Amino acid sequence: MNQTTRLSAAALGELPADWARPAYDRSQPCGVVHLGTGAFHRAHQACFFDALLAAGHPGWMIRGASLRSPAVAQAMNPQDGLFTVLVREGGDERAQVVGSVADVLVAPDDPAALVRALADPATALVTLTVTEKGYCLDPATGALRVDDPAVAADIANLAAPQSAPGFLVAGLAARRAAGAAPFTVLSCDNLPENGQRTRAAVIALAEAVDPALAAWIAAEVAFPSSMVDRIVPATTPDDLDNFESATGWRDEALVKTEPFTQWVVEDWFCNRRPPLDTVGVQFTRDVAGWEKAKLRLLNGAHSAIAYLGGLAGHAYVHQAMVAPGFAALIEALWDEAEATLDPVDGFDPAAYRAQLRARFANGALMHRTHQIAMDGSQKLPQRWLQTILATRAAGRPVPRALTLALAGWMRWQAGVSDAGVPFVVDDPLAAETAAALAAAEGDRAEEVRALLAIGAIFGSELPADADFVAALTRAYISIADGSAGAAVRAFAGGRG
Ligand code: CS2
Repeated sequence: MNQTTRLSAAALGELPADWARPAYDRSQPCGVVHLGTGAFHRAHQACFFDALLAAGHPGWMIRGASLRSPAVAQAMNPQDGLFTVLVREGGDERAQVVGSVADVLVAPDDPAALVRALADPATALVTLTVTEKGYCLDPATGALRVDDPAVAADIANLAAPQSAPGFLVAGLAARRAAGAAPFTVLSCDNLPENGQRTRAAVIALAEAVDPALAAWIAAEVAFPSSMVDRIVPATTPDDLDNFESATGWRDEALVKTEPFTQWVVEDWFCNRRPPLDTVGVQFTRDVAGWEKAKLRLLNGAHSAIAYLGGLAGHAYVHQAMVAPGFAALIEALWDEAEATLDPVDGFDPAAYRAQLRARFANGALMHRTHQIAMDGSQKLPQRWLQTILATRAAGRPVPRALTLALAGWMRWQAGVSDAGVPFVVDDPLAAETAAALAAAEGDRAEEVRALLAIGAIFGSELPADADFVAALTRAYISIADGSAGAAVRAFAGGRG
């Protein structure tokens, strides 16, 4: 076997000549602390900052942090924070080694070290990709769940925080105590008005600890919203091994992604603003329209493909997209979602949809339906439910594609595919949905009713819409007593 080399700063000069790599000084200060240094962050934000540093804007290295597992730190720190981004489309592949992440802290091992990094006056910006559930919010209302064990622990002892809002409050408290300017808090997760939600969560937690601190945060700290977009399938052990055998390089933090990338950021900063507009980021006063369009069109379609496609046995997004009926279903879902969007400067829905069709067809990504299906309870409100509510509020009929998708999510909670293959329902509310199904004792209409009664997901308005509940129940029965594959085919056949 040929000798392989682990990626590291010392080895940068030996990389293949056609791989992009950092040529800037990587020992310059970190202006950013990032919470949640997962694959999405590495393929998205870290690439924008890499371009910024390469363009000669100093002081914007990123100090990463993991709030849970040490795995990412163990992969990245021995590589001096370096990692490869493989950009794939069709048969094309391009490799880029990204240098913008200095190192990764493991918060549970040493929470005080992360608080010190947050308190460091060089830190002007704190960014987050902690996934929807990492904000500890009630999905339906967006309010901080003070009963969440990590939040409750943070309120009791802010000296060793556990939750993302807890770390932000502890970091801001340290800045205030030192008389230092606060940092900007920039959420990069797929939540609607993610800046406002983060702000509300941080202020609510601060209020429970120290009302004067909460007032200072409310007055001084900027929480811009942002829309982030790049499809980043989870890296598999096979990806690492294939990369190693093809290139001779071992990279434990490798990420694979598509050529497309987009970041729209609300122009609201309370400390130094990185000049990201020079490297393709859009700064705008109004990001809400962009967020809504992306969540309802891209993510809404993704989740429909995940549940209905996953139940029908399609392992990957690009496979589901060519299965009978799926393309028609997704077009119908997009019609329903598009009708609820606000006009946004520079946003053309037809062009956006055409681009999504091509992105979803990218077979080189191998994007697993089960990956997207994770944490549905945290995703449904912004991806589907708000669209359904807006449609009904406008006096239009029950949106059929979204209703079928929701029926697919309900069936998913049983943890068994059309073909009878069992799977694990990976969701923080999996115990609640399982209990709802069990209590219904096999009565399909009762199963729908019991799931809709989970207020943290559905609130109170949708379950009270009788026409919607009737349509949902019919769709659910067609899947549960038939199959998701047949229900999608029937939907497409009955259309137009
Ligand atoms: C996906 C997103 O897993 C999911 O829920 O819908 O991660 C999606 O790939 C990104 O938002 C694309 O920007």
